[in-house]
Amino acid sequence: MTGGLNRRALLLGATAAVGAASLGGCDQLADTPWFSRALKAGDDANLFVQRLMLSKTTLAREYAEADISPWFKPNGTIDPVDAPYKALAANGFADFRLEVTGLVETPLRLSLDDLRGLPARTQITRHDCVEGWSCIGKWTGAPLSALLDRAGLKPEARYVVFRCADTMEEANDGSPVRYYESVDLVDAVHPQTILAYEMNGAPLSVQHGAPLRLRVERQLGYKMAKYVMVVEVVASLDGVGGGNGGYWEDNGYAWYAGI
Ligand SMILES: Nc1nc2c(c(=O)[nH]1)N[C@H]1C(S)=C(S)[C@@H](COP(=O)(O)O)O[C@H]1N2
Ligand SMILES: [Mo]
Repeated sequence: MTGGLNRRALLLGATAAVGAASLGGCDQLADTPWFSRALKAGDDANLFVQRLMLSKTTLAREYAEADISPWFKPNGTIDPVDAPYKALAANGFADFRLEVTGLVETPLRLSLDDLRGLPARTQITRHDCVEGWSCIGKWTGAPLSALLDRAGLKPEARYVVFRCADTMEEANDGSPVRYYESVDLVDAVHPQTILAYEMNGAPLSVQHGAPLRLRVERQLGYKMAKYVMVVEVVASLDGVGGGNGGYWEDNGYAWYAGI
């Protein structure tokens, strides 16, 4: 691989404006037109540079047990108030079923035992939040590619959308807007893209996204959807939320949050 410095310099060039503008944190939004244009320009440049320089399967750095952060900052939703989620949690997620749906040949409904029965992957990686903090954690889960293989993608499939249990805000009609995220198929089938049910060797806690959360290790923290209930395969992101592919993306963040 090219030297880290060179790559970093390129990425910094492409994303300096975005980085500076987003240091304020996940909940600080700038929705002025110039800002979202700058974000989108940075987004495209970042995606372009990364896809140019990294092969489809380049791995994010993995760390040693000794590097695991003694405390991993919980962020965003840490205790969903949603009644359906609370009911699942009260029962230790025994009734949880992950739905795999959309442009698949065979829709799936998988319990946690089903998920644990799939070949598992464990990885120790660094989580970088757009707010400017990082933590290293160990994640175990089912590779998303294994689920997609089982379900079978239809030819029109282009993106994988994650629908979560936690409400972020109310829509104008009073209905809940729950967290959502998406990745393209390159990231969906990447070996480090997993639906994690364990963190640091223990079942995932509620604050970190129990019972199941996404790890997509080459991108920033807000891509790592917690409380994932539905995996939906789509042809386009147009019909997803406001059309930008994620809750924070619809509030001005870049869809491709490469690091
Ligand atoms: N469902 C859901 N997923 C989410 C969020 C959220 O609020 N709701 N916050 C995101 C952000 S901004 C970050 S940094 C990480 C935080 O994960 P952690 O709580 O395990 O640190 O989750 C991401 N995934
Ligand atoms: Mo974040």
